[in-house]
Amino acid sequence: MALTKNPNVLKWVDEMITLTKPDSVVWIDGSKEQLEALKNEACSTGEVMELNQEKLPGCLYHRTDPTDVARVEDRTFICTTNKEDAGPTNNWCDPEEMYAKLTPMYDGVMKGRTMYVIPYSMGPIGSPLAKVGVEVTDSIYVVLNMNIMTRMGKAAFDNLGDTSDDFVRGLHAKAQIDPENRYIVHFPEDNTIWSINSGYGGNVLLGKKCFALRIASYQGKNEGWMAEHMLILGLEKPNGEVKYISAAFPSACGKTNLAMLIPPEGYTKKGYKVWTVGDDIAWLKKGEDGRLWAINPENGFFGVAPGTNEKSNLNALESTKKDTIFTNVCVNNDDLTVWWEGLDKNPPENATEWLGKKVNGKEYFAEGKKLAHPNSRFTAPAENCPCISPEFNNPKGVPISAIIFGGRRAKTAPLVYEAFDWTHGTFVGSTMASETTAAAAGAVGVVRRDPMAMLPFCGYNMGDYFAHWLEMGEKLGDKAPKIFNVNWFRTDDEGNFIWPGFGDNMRVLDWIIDRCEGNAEAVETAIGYEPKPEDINIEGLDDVTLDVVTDLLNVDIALWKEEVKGIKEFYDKFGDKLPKALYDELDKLEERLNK
Ligand code: OXD
Ligand code: MN
Repeated sequence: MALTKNPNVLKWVDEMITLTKPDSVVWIDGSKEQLEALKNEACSTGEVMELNQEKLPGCLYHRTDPTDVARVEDRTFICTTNKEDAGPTNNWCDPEEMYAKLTPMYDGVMKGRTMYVIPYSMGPIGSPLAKVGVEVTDSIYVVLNMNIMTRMGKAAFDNLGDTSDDFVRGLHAKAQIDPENRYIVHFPEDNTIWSINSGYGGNVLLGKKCFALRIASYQGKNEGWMAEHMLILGLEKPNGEVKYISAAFPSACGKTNLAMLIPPEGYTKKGYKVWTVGDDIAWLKKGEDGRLWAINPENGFFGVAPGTNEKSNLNALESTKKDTIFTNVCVNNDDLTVWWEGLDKNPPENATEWLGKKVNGKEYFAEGKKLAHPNSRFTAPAENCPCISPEFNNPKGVPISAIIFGGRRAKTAPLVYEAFDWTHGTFVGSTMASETTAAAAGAVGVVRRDPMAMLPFCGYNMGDYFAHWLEMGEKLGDKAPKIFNVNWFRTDDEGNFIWPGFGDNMRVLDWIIDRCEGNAEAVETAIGYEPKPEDINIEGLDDVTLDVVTDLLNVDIALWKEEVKGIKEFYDKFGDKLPKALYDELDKLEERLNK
């Protein structure tokens, strides 16, 4: 039975039924009974498997098709009437042409299947920053994941109301999981997302990257707010005051780890604590007090499992102990628990690897073969996280004091620096880059520009996106957060990381918050303000001396002159769309380097 009277929703769902022709339609109300029944059904068909319910209560296992294990950027489209509105960093197609191409693929695609209609809210129900989406899908796995990742169910429709047309329409069909016909398509002008031939989370949990970043970034530009690929954390000081930071990093830079950081002992003893508000996405808007406020639109974590362990991220690991869905990790057949590379050095002997083959896990591991897919995932409820912020569900969100950008740079970027002002900070974010590691295919050490970590997620022309950043800065004026850049990945001549990272990154956050409060001095360099080496607290660190910090803060002028060339090349891609203010910042940087 339809859960809403909203004629816009009813009309659109009817159209989707007419198109896909499911045998039956189930509206997802979000009730325990309904979810339990769906879980049982998915278990009976083998779509998911129940794990050990004593050790991992409420946890499920799922395996995707081997050709369907990650986001597919080359098959992801932004379809706007004008090609220029999608910009040079997105795949574009004319909306009419794309609808014409995909419609026959969806025609009757749900025959013999059930369509699930999922109402959901991105952001706490009732938050002025939250938005509603409706996803129709033929996958119970999607329903169960959306239940963790969003506020799913009837309450979302109540929030939408009986007349509003402001909801994102998501159509997902597994079809044949055919990689040749896989499409992840956004129609920002229609508030619409069409996804077909995939069952992998990033392509099918349409509330996440598709809505909360690509569509939402477009909405944010038109409505005067921002959707960013950022974690949000609260740093509590011994006096109980909490300051909030949001931070953007490209993939594989430890974003989830930073979001859930456990401070070093010296800090915890004094009463410092880090609270997690979000690990992936932030929606930010100017509040009544003039400051920038942020919510995490998500309700769970869709985290990469490999590399997650007690040392790298105890809080994430703890989050996965109940009511979690594991995808493409390794299963221990003796006790139906899970394992992945980097969890510990003790893989199960009686294992099923991610492709479903029974193997001797110990031998497999010794031979260097992967038991879990490198992009295997856990979908865990945010409320499981031991350090989830008490403000997580606050409809107002949290006020942001600092924005951090970062990347993986072996030599160029120092441990930390502060932008001179918002415009310079926008420049810093727009030039963000990471060097490729051995973990990914292709050459190692190649610089990949990834502005604000939004390259695959910006739903419109990135030149306009930079302009929107500059406008937001004007709107916020002197209440704008300060902007910083960090680099945890400087290496010595042997290629070893110099900075310990993980919990010790707290030492850098400490300086950042001091700067925001006017409690720390800085040195002006060609690239921005830097700490004095003695202002980075290294108490309790064995390998990091004052000299090492001095080294970590060193700005290599020759390397930065090369960097300027790389930035110019990158900027030129955007033609007229690149705001002049950013070219001016580049010129000013060059002048300072030449001084
Ligand atoms: C993610 C990503 O999965 O950024 O969060 O790829
Ligand atoms: Mn992400």
